[in-house]
Order: sequence, then C-alpha cells, then structure tokens
Amino acid sequence: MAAERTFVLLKPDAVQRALTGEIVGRFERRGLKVVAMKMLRVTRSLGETYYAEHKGKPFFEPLMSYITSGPVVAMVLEGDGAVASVRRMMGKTNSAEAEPGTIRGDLALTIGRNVIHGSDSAESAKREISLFFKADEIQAYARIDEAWLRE
Ligand code: DAT
Ligand code: MG
Repeated sequence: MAAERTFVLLKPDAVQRALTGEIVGRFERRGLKVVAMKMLRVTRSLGETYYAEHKGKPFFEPLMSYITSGPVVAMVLEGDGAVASVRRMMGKTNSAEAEPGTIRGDLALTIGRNVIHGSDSAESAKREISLFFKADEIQAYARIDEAWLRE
C-alpha cells in the first residue's frame, strides 16, 4: 500500500473543549504523520465551498453557523491507507451511533457537534487539502519510527 494523504479538520467544538491534543495524539500514535497543521477561522465563503455537497439540505445553515463559530485546526495526515484509517478512527457521522473507541464515540454525543471532519476518499482529500493549504505549507520529512510502521 502506498503512503496516502488525507485532510482532517478539528471543528470549533474540539478546539473549545480542548480536545486538540487528545485527537492529534491518537493520529500520531496510530503512526500517521502530520505533514501540515494550522489554526484558522473558517469564513462563510470557505465553509460554503468546503461543504458545497450539502448546500440546500436542511442542516446546511446550522452546519454553516457551527463551522464558522470559532477557530478550527486543519491538518494533513500521511500514511498507508490514511483516508480509510482516519474515517474508521473517527466513527460514524452521528456521534450517537459511533462505536466506543472511535473519536466521535468517545468524545461526542450528537451529529451536529461531532468534533471532526476527515476526507471520505482520495479525491475529496485532494480537493480539501488544496482548499486549506498551499503546496509549500506541506512538509516532506521522515519520522524516525517509519521503519517500524511498515513491513
Ligand atoms: P462526515 O462528516 O462523516 O463526512 P457528511 O459529509 O455526510 O459526514 O456531513 C458533513 C457534516 O454535516 C457532518 O459531519 C455533520 C453534518 N450532517 C450530515 N448529515 C446531517 C444530518 N442528517 N443532520 C444534521 N447534520 C448533518
Ligand atoms: Mg463528509
């Protein structure tokens, strides 16, 4: 399996509830490499582009006010099968149904405050990474434990 990149956003509730370290730590311990990370405020315009697929749905306006309500932490994670592994670590979209052991299953209760976003495919990852990061904001480096993360 080739190293793959995925995009992760820690939503305003994750930052406000001081869960940033807890969540980033889970990814780091899993073996995923943080190759870009920044704190920013999602504007209405960025929010609409980012969640364009949900425009017109009943939850779109609540989603816009949630995602723009405070600072978020955006990151790019790299590793073998990163997209699927991060999705499984996040758990189901509706936190109420997310399995214990997953980020949403351990740290959130509802669909409207589900603390995290992660890309659902390699194509979405590419699109989302380019929305939040310039190419020169993504770092290429080797982690010293890389030899122990793959056969
Ligand atoms: P995910 O974040 O698991 O990729 P998604 O892309 O379908 O889920 O939806 C994006 C966000 O929109 C999701 O994290 C929470 C919100 N959302 C999705 N479906 C919803 C619904 N039926 N009611 C309320 N909010 C919803
Ligand atoms: Mg999604």
